[in-house]
Amino acid sequence: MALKLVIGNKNYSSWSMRPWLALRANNIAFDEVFIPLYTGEADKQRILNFTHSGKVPALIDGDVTIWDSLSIIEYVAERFPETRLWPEDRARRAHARSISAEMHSGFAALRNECGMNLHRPIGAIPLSADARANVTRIQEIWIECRERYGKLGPYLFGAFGAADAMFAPVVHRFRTYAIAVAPEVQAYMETMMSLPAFQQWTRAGVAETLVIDRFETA
Ligand SMILES: N[C@@H](CCC(=O)N[C@@H](CS)C(=O)NCC(=O)O)C(=O)O
Repeated sequence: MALKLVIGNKNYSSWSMRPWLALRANNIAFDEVFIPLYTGEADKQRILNFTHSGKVPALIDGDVTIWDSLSIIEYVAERFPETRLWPEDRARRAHARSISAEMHSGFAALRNECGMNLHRPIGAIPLSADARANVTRIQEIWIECRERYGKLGPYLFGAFGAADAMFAPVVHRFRTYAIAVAPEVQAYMETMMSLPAFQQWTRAGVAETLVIDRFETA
């Protein structure tokens, strides 16, 4: 039975983008179930029919349901070990998991003030001190990875992996909110933006016409 990934609007749903990218970048076949977000009770019920969390993304693998972006990526890494979503080396794997968890549980100010919105005309907005601190910390994370593992390849740990998937929506945030970044960070963003799976998601998101008013404020 094919895997099923339940996702929200590609234009806005940064949490959906992460596992989608982990699967697609590794050419793992899956059926995509698109449920538009924040349209009302009927669509909310459609999400609840897949996962009692009431949130996307969710992955359905036969009688197994996995919800929450990072758990899905962990499941994909176990189910398809050939993807090498996590580095083989234990210390590097611990590093990759630490920054992925830091992304998953943190950076609230940046996420709130600079919501992913692929339609948005590129332009800067004033950021709070907390959001600016988030930007500084993310750049520090990426630069440290590039310095330590750059010789292994162009992504955070050499080859594309889980940590890149977890940070992918930040690439769009830095781009659309015209956030000034260090040259090494710009180079990493360009690597991500040239990944075919990243481009596919972006093209599909830009082609969407649904607008979610609450995400159109900045
Ligand atoms: N921590 C969760 C966050 C999931 C989440 O907040 N999803 C949002 C869309 S990006 C959602 O489903 N919102 C719909 C709703 O709350 O009705 C994850 O990593 O998957």
